[in-house]
Amino acid sequence: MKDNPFQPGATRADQPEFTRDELGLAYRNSGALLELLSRDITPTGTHYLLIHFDVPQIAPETHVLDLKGAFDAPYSLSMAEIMDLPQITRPVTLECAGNGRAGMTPRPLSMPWSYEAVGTSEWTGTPLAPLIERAKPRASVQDFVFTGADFGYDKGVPHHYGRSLTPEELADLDAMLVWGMNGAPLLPQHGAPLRIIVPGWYGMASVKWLTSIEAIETRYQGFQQVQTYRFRAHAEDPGTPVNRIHVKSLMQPPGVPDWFTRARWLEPGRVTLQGRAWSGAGVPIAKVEVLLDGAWQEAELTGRADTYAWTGWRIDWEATPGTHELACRATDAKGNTQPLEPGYNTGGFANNEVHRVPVHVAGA
Ligand SMILES: Nc1nc2c(c(=O)[nH]1)N[C@H]1C(S)=C(S)[C@@H](COP(=O)(O)O)O[C@H]1N2
Ligand SMILES: [Mo]
Repeated sequence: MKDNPFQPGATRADQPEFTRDELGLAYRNSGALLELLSRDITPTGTHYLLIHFDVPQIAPETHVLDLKGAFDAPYSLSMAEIMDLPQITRPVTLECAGNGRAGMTPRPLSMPWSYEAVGTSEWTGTPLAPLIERAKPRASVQDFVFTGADFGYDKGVPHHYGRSLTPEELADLDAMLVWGMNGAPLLPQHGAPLRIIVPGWYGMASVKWLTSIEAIETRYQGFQQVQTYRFRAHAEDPGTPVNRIHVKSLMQPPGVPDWFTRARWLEPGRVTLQGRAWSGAGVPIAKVEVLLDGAWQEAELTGRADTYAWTGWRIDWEATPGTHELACRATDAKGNTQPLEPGYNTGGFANNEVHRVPVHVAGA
């Protein structure tokens, strides 16, 4: 590394200013380290976090899951009973619906994610649908409500974090009741002792610190169901619900970083670029293209661990001296592809614009 493009005290031009409240949320809700995209499974300590209120501290010895409401055979389970249920382990890619929010203009004020609110874990638990069947839901049931132990305020509205799935959604999705992550018990910040995982949907559906499953004969009107996670063009727009993950890809940034700006530095010559790509609802990735010297080139797909896990990709590049902007763009088997520019909605959801990575190659 002879020449050095990184001047002491350099900052990037045209940066948005973030409020202290956004910065405070960013301290709590950390994101993935993009260099670890080389791994199929995200190391637990680097899996992103999204915690709306405070982490509730729940003693597993006394924790009980209640199945209540419009069931003919409601019942409760202790953690010991839950962990005796038929056990499955599945790698599932989880992404926060707010991932990419900071790229929208104007920037919606909330957790200011750039690219890093995504990760893949091996989740251990039991299929959710048979547990709910066992409680015999009445034919009139319209929603199953999953409620967390965490409680707080959002926009002046006090509530427990809660989300629902309709009977049709439950039948359609491979939702799991989960107590383990990457071979260990769930950590407090990831929902200990019990959460659900709704594969293929954005993370908001995967309720942590689960205390009850209630069958109701109306549609659920919980704050996190009807107020927050909707695609709205403007404040008065009733909008449409956010559910399935949109197709997306990320690149493991090549070379070495400048500490402060994270800009990349590498030697000229052949470099293998790699990353991950995923889409929602189990739809596989059909192709990943990488922008190299102004042209989109198709990368090699290196496979995925399971239906709901991301796919690896890789491509070689002859890096020539100078400054370049690399980018990656995935297309799924249904023909959905990533936009070159961000869209906009008031909540800042599902920004799946292409990942751009500026690099400096030595010798210019
Ligand atoms: N009870 C509860 N469940 C929750 C949340 C929460 O704040 N409370 N956050 C949701 C959101 S928005 C996301 S993206 C995922 C994040 O899961 P993780 O922190 O384990 O990555 O949890 C979801 N489940
Ligand atoms: Mo989220």
